Amino acid sequence: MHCSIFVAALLALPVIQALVQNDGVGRLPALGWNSWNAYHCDVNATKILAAANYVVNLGLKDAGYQYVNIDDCWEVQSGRDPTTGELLPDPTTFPDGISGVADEVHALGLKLGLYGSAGTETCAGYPAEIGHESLDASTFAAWGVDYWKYDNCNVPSNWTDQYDFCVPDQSGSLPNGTCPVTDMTAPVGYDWSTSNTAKRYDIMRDALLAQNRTILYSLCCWGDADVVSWGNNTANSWRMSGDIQPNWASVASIMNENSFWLGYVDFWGHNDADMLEIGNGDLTIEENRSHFAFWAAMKSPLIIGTDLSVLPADHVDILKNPYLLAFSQDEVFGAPAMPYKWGTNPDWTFNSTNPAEYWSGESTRGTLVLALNTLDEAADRQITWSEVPSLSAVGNSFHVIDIWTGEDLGCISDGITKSVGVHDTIGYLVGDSC
Ligand SMILES: *[C@@H]1O[C@H](CO)[C@@H](O)[C@H](O)[C@H]1NC(C)=O
Ligand SMILES: *[C@@H]1O[C@H](CO)[C@@H](O)[C@H](O)[C@H]1NC(C)=O
Ligand SMILES: *[C@@H]1O[C@H](CO)[C@@H](O)[C@H](O)[C@H]1NC(C)=O
Ligand SMILES: *[C@@H]1O[C@H](CO)[C@@H](O)[C@H](O)[C@H]1NC(C)=O
Ligand SMILES: *[C@@H]1O[C@H](CO)[C@@H](O)[C@H](O)[C@H]1NC(C)=O
Ligand SMILES: *[C@@H]1O[C@H](CO)[C@@H](O)[C@H](O)[C@H]1NC(C)=O
Ligand SMILES: *[C@@H]1O[C@H](CO)[C@H](O)[C@H](O)[C@H]1NC(C)=O
Repeated sequence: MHCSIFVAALLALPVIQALVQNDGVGRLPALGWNSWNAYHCDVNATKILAAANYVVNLGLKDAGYQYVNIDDCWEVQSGRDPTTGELLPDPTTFPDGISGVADEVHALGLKLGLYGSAGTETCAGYPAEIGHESLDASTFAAWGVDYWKYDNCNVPSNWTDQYDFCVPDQSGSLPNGTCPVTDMTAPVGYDWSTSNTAKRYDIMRDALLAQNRTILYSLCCWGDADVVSWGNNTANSWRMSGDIQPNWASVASIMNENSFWLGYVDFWGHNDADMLEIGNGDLTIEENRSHFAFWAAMKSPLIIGTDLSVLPADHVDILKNPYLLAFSQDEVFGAPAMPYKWGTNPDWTFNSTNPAEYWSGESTRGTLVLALNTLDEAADRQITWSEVPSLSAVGNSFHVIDIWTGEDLGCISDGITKSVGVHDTIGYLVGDSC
């Protein structure tokens, strides 16, 4: 078990191949829809194509959403084709196979995503990729797949990592991602890009890159194995936390965790804060709005996860917010917005219920400034230009647009103070000085 670091390093010899694709795929956070949060395992071609049509008809495609992703449970569960060894789409739920769905999705001007796991079975227990990476990648390319989400379930015992890594939002872990010290604790300075987890994901990267088809690589190892430190050499995006749930506690907890890891985000590689829950569970409209604002500001992939046929218009409008989408998709500024002040808690406090409240980030159209109320009662939030890093040296009066209403607020001096509802966010695009 505890083979020496020397041996582990020899086995690794990583070939560094950043996922820079010729046609720009993966340079910006992916925008799309995925079946899981809406349908879980109860998925079929009809639902996927209905979602694709809603992406077009609700104007989401025009707003930039591109991918329509099939999550778990699309396969024949009992096994692979006995002759070819290939994975088999379920003939009942996907009667025209994955390629049939891909053709129809492509005909709408959209792209198709598919799902598997770097283990023996997917999370729902369907055949998965480990040991079959090359064959499966060529199958996906032949089917016309454009996006590959690669989960982390059912890892064989001989692929377990040598050391423990604790994701900070899991019980028992420390805020810096280390576990309480045991004999499974990694030595100081351990290079997690040599871990078995990294190797499992690198094998699939190489298999995807070997195909004559551009396939965006969405790595999903739940923040394990310090993925933020090596993800950019392996994939276009990497999940930095456990699964999101449709409630505010989960949204706030992921935001808090990611707020400490945003230095790993830039063009070509993005921390994935997990799929959007807008439209699901018991989020209030304010919470739906804050969830979207911060996922866009953190430059997470924005993957809608709800039944679009019943999504209320005010939620569709949140998903189409032009200011936030422009920030997410900025061609010139790759870095995300980051906290400049924590607010309720002292700066740099790691706190899952009350994350940083004051954030800013630069973009082509100006500085995006957000202020969140993490409290369970309405409270004033005071944005002061002199505290915002990209504004403080420039001046004290700026041209401001409200990102929720689109209202041009004109020239504003000093800053903005406003009462903010429970878990709501105020947001401004702060432009030229005036
Ligand atoms: C998919 O499920 C829906 C709802 O249950 C059903 O109406 C439709 O016929 C199903 N389509 C396929 C291809 O199984
Ligand atoms: C685990 O076992 C499989 C099958 O024997 C082998 O191909 C793979 O290389 C092993 N993994 C590691 C990390 O040794
Ligand atoms: C993580 O934090 C704990 C307690 O706050 C500390 O004892 C430990 O040294 C830290 N580990 C690293 C790698 O910084
Ligand atoms: C790769 O795909 C392109 C476009 O489909 C095709 O024109 C080209 O011949 C293919 N190249 C190889 C080596 O198969
Ligand atoms: C990720 O890799 C790309 C491509 O090499 C690079 O442009 C980008 O700056 C890297 N991201 C970070 C945070 O270093
Ligand atoms: C998180 O911050 C809130 C507000 O300051 C505080 O009441 C709570 O005790 C903190 N939680 C933890 C676990 O420290
Ligand atoms: C936010 O998301 C979902 C869905 O509609 C919730 O159930 C909640 O109702 C939404 N917020 C609203 C409408 O306030």
